[in-house]
Formats: sequence, C-alpha cells, structure tokens
Amino acid sequence: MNEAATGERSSYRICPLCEACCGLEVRSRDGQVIGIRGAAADPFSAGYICPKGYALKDLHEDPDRLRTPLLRRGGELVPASWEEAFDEIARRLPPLLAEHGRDAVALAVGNPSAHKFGLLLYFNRLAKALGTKNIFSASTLDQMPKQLASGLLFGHWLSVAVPDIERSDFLLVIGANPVASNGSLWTVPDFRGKAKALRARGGRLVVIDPRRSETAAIADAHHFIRPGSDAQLLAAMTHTLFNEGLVRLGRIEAWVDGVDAVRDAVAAFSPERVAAHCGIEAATIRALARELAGARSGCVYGRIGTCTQRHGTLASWLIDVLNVLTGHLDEPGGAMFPKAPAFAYNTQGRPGSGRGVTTGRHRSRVSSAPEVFGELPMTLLAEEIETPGDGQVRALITVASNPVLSCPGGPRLAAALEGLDFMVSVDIYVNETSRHADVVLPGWSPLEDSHYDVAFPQLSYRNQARYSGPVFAAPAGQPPEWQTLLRLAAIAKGRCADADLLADDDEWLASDVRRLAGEQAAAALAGLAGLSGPERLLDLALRLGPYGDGFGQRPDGLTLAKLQAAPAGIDLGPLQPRLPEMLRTPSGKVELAPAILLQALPQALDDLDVAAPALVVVGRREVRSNNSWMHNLPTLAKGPLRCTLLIHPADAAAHGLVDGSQAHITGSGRTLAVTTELSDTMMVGVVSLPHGWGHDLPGARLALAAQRPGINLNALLDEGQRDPLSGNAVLSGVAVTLAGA
Ligand SMILES: Nc1nc2c(c(=O)[nH]1)N[C@H]1C(S)=C(S)[C@@H](COP(=O)(O)OP(=O)(O)OC[C@H]3O[C@@H](n4cnc5c(=O)[nH]c(N)nc54)[C@H](O)[C@@H]3O)O[C@H]1N2
Ligand SMILES: Nc1nc2c(c(=O)[nH]1)N[C@H]1C(S)=C(S)[C@@H](COP(=O)(O)OP(=O)(O)OC[C@H]3O[C@@H](n4cnc5c(=O)[nH]c(N)nc54)[C@H](O)[C@@H]3O)O[C@H]1N2
Ligand code: SF4
Ligand SMILES: [Mo]
Repeated sequence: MNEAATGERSSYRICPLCEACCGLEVRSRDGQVIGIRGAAADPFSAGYICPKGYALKDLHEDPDRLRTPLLRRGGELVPASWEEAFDEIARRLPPLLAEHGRDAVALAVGNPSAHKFGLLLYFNRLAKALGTKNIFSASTLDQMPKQLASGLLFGHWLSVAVPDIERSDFLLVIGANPVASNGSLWTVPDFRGKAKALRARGGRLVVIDPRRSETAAIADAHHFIRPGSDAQLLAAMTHTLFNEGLVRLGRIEAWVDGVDAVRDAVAAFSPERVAAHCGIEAATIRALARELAGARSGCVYGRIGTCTQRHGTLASWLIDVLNVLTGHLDEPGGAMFPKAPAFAYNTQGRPGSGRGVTTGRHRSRVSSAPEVFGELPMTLLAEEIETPGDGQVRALITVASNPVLSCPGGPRLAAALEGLDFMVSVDIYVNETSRHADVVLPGWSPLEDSHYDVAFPQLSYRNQARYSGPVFAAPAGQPPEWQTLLRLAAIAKGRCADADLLADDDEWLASDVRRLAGEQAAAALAGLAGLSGPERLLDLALRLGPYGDGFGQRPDGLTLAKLQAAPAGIDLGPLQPRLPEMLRTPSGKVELAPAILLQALPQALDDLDVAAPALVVVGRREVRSNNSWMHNLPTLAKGPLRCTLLIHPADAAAHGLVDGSQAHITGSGRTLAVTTELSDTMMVGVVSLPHGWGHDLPGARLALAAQRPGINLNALLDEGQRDPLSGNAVLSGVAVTLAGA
C-alpha cells in the first residue's frame, strides 16, 4: 500500500469474482473506494479488468449486503448479535443430530466458496465435524464431469489440462464462451486479447456452439451444434483420427494406456452416423479432426456446455482423448498441466503414480445416485428433504449457495426448504435461498479480506503465485468466515458455542502438518509460529510446495512472507511438460480407456436414434452478470434488459412472435413469461436464456435486483435429468415449448 500525500492509498487486490483472478489496483481515501483499475504491474493479468471487477466498489458499499447475523423471530429474519446467532444454532442443531443421526444435516456449498480461501480451506473442517454424507455443491451444476474424467485419466480431479494459448496455433473451443465468462477451468485473464494474438500470428480459433457466441464472433470459424450431442461429435472426430491414420502420440506415447480400447469403442461413431444428430455435416467433422491433427501446436478446450448434459463425462473425456491422440497433450502450445505453488495434489506425494479415483463409495438415499468425490448431485437435495424415512435431511447449512435459482427444479427446492426443521445460511445476502434460513451468518466484504486462490493456480495459463492482503480493516466484532465455519464445526461436535476456536485451529493444523510435512513436521510447526487461520495453511502449502523453501531446506524458495513482499505477485514462468511426474493413476500412465467410460459409450450411440425435441433451451452468460448474485450492484444492473429469450427469427415466426414479444415458455410443467429477443446468432430449434435470474421471490432482500427480476431458467429445467456417471445436472438442450402471451 502506498500512502500518498493526498491521503489516497493504492492497494493491490486479486479479484475474487471469477476464475480469471485479475490483479486489481484499488484506490481509496478515508476508507472509501475512489477507483478500481486493472493492476498493470501484475505479471499474470497485466492490467486486465472487466466491469465486474470495477463493481467490487458497489459490492463493498451495497446497503443490502449483510453486516450482522440475522435470526428468525416470529417468522421474520431480524438482526442479532453473533453470540445470539451461535447460541441459537447450538440450541437447535445438536439435538437434531443426536436424534436423527449425522446424515440428518445436509451441506450445500456454492460457487463463491471457491473464490474465498477462508471458506474453501475450512469448509472441509465443517464437513468432517458434521460427518454427513449429504454434501452437495455447485460442482454438480457445473464441472463434475470434467473433474471425473480428469481424475480417471490422470489420477486427480484437479489435474485438468489447460490450453497453453500463448504458444498455440490452433484452438478448438467447444461449449465455452470465454469472451463473456472470462474462462473456466482455465484461468486466463483477457482471453480476448490472447485469442487476438493467436490469430495475429497466423493461428486459428474455431468455435462449436449452438449460439454464435461472443467468442464465436471473434473466431475464424463457427459451427452450430445440437445441444447435448458433443459426446457423439467428439467420438466421431476420434473415429476419424483412427480411420485416416492420423493418430500420433508423440513424446508421451510410453505413458499412455488404452489406445486400442479407445479405437474399438469409437468404431461405430462414423461421422455419417452422428452428423444429423449433431447438426454438423460429416465432411465438417472430418475436417475438424484433420485440422486438430495437423496443427503444429494446439488443442481442444471444452467447458460448461460440454459438461452440463447427459453425456457430460463422456464429452469431457473425449476432449482429452483427442488431445492425447493428436500429440497435443503436455506439449507447448497444446493442453498442458500447470504446476501450482500450493495445494496441488499432483505436486504432493510420490511423483508418477497414486491411488487414482473411485466413485460410488456411498449412494444417495432416495435415488441411489453414486457419490462422486464425496458429493451427491445437487439436483437430489429436494427429494432428500421431502422423502420421509431413516436418513431424511431435516437440517441444512448453505455456504455461499443459492440453489433456489442455480439448481434445476428451484421452485420445488424452495418448497422443500420450508419443510426443514432448521436451516443456517453462511451468506452475505438474504437471497432466494437464504431467505428460508433460521439463522444467516454474513462474511466480510472482499475488500476487508485477504485473498489467495487455492484452486485457480492449478488451472492457470501460466504458472504464478499471487496473494493480496485486505484493503480495509476488518469490520469490528465480525468474525472472518473461516472462524464462522470452525464455530459451526465445534457446535456440530457437540461443544458449546463459545469453544476455543484458535485451539481447534491449532489441532487441525497439527494433523495437516503430520500428514504433509513428514520428517519436517517439527521444523514446519516451528516455522509457522505466529500465523493462524488460512494464512498459516497457505504458508505451510507454499513452503512444502514445488517452489517452496521446504522450511529451510531451500532457502531461496517461496514462503508466504516472500509472496507478501512481492508487490503484484510472482510469475513462475510458462507451463512446462509434466508427464509422467504429475500422474497419480495406479498404473503410472494416462489411463485413456477407463472401464466406466467404455461401458457408458454405447448409450451415446443408442441416443443417436432418439427423436430430437422441436425446441430446446440452453444457458447463457453475459459479462455484467455473475450466476445468481451480482444483479444488485448499480454499475452492473444498468443498461439493457439482460434476461431475454434469444430466439432465431424463423423459430419466432413459427410461434407468431416478434422482437420484444412477451411469450410463455414452458418446461418441466412450469410456465413463465419472458421477453423475446430475435437473433440469428441462435441455431434454429434452440433458444437461450441466462441463469441466475428470478429475483421476485418474497422475503429476499435484494432491492435493486427486484426492480428487474428476470425469470428463473432453472424453474424450467428438469431436476430429474443428470449425467449418470458424475451426477451433474443437465442444463443444456432441455425441451421447452413456447406460446405467445
Ligand atoms: N441453468 C443453469 N443453471 C446454472 C448454470 C448454468 O449455466 N445454467 N451454471 C451453474 C454454475 S456453473 C454454477 S457455479 C452455479 C452457481 O450458483 P451458486 O453456487 O448458487 O452460486 P452463486 O449464484 O454464484 O452465489 C451464491 C451466493 O453466494 C453468496 N456470496 C457471494 N459472495 C460471498 C461471500 O464472500 N461469502 C458468502 N458466505 N457468500 C457469498 C451470494 O449471496 C450468492 O447469492 O450455478 C449453476 N446453475
Ligand atoms: N460474466 C460471467 N462470467 C462468469 C459467470 C457468469 O455467470 N457470468 N459464471 C462463472 C462460472 S460459475 C462458470 S462455471 C463459467 C462458465 O464459463 P463457460 O463455460 O465459458 O460458460 P458460458 O459462457 O455459459 O458458455 C457456455 C457456452 O456453451 C454453449 N452451449 C450450451 N449448450 C451446449 C451444448 O450442448 N454443446 C455445446 N458445444 N455448447 C453448448 C452456450 O451457448 C455457451 O455459449 O463462467 C464463469 N464466469
Ligand atoms: S474478469 Fe473476472 S477476475 Fe477479472 S475483473 Fe472481471 S470478474 Fe474480476
Ligand atoms: Mo460455475
């Protein structure tokens, strides 16, 4: 922080709002934000910022953002002290657990937890203390298929290969719109600038999407695809590689198992066989496969559009299969594995092999869905609350989660929440979900909190280490969120609400140190003295990490203190080849043909013969919006109406609709009124609606958002549809009908 003579301060802050993780420069005076801009000195984001980054000022100042706990009294949520709030939880939660067992309480964790290291690092403490199997998160509304596929192939769910875009000649983007979303499972600030640079040096960007998205608009080519048919398209591209003798594994050949099994598995997926189903001509499918195989460097990158469908895990798998078979995995300019400075499983333990991943260690009670990475599908939360019997969910703790808007079947879930015996929300707003809680516990504003991204350096386009301290002092009397989670954990273990949290933290730390530090345990504990909370866990992870000082073993290595002394972070260089060292599979190889995927592939073949619905809906993201929760911020809320139904003019005409018509859209037995926006960017037969809207529910306290509430896409989606392998919700290509209003 620089204190200028004017009383103006400039602070470095990593933006916690999306996966791009831009470094920002926050200028303030007298405790007020006077300006936010991209931090030019940040070696990773180099000054990039989007409108949401600027809106951190609005978030900090939002009068609707909670500054005190709320407690339900006489049916109303009213302000309460922290002591009263925790006393209420201590009074009501333990008896429920004692009477009905640990599974009687469910945990639902939402997206912002991934962007708050206090929440991310301490959530597991709470889950462990609760001992419940009923754990749900936004992962099963999002990337669980990619996690599972990566886990099966490479041995850990966060070993996700990302495009090395700065050295790439060819990028095939399928089911992602990084120009609007700023990237996902790929931390790549200023994607647009990097894509422009790729094209300027003669490279090609190709996009496959049912909408000519903002990313497609800057691409060399765009192909429409029928929603939900990506697995079949990618299988046909794989088929083409074998059929035309284009398979070339290159340097990694010795570490890949299962190529022949993949060849057999895709034998029936000829381009001709899938073309009509995908809406892409056979010749185009072949050309795509040839271009990928022929690129000097390049890769396929797929994201949420390829995950949120019935064959999401198959599609996610086949993306990596294509990268492997064309020699682009783990090669400069291809799909590479970042080496994160802290917390990455693929830098811990014995290099080159590991336990791999298994799923289905337990099943959900009602639908018998397999557990994946300890989680059950979020779409099944409602039935677990509704269905009586042993193990019924009677209490819920949500952490930065708004499933009433973000999960299919939102209205059903809202009704189910009313049937709970007890609900706690750790949230900064009374939103459409936390309005149902008995106790709401707020966290700090991002500008009051320190920040380190636990997950995203594992997904970054370059290796990097960045930390930012708080811009403003913490609000008096309000605990940081990690302590709130520890307090909840203590209560769950039956301890009184005023348990000694710092002693608990020391105990948890000691067990982490025993697990991670081995012979260094004593040195580590001594070296960490003076720190507490997430910072202490970060220092431990950095110092034991691949660039770390090893608690004195490598004196030049990284420590939290060194990171704190680096004004805008530390660049750790371009991505490097990491095979076979990063693998954690039992075989020590890339397991390209996992049995559960081979067994599931014939279903994708059978689906080629299922008649397509006349009209389906897909989702959409827009730069000024962020899932369900930034519609209350003035700088983002202004401007044109964003929650519109994009529809091709031919489809509109067929339904008697014109631009700006009010239409009734029906899906899963629920009908909502929506404003249409005619656009030839849509594929015929596909309409697009953004998710996270529908801010007109009684009891929510989002005054600005309620002025233009939009409609809840997830009210129209069917909570009964999911990818059977990963449990991920189907959000793409769900049948709807339309009628003029
Ligand atoms: N139809 C459809 N549905 C979707 C999607 C889609 O593409 N289509 N996308 C899905 C995806 S990818 C995701 S990730 C989910 C996201 O959906 P959710 O997981 O529900 O997350 P958000 O809507 O981002 O935020 C949830 C809440 O977190 C709270 N919050 C924000 N910051 C903080 C904080 O610092 N601390 C605490 N305690 N709370 C905070 C906000 O009040 C907000 O209401 O939505 C999914 N839903
Ligand atoms: N501005 C903004 N940025 C965000 C978010 C936000 O809400 N707003 N959310 C953040 C979160 S939580 C996430 S997970 C990421 C997601 O980041 P992205 O994966 O880039 O998500 P989208 O922008 O929704 O892009 C998905 C694209 O897939 C297309 N699509 C839909 N169905 C299909 C299909 O079946 N097949 C194919 N091939 N394409 C399909 C859609 O038309 C859309 O263009 O964005 C993050 N960034
Ligand atoms: S792109 Fe994402 S990380 Fe960067 S400023 Fe915008 S919201 Fe923040
Ligand atoms: Mo997400």
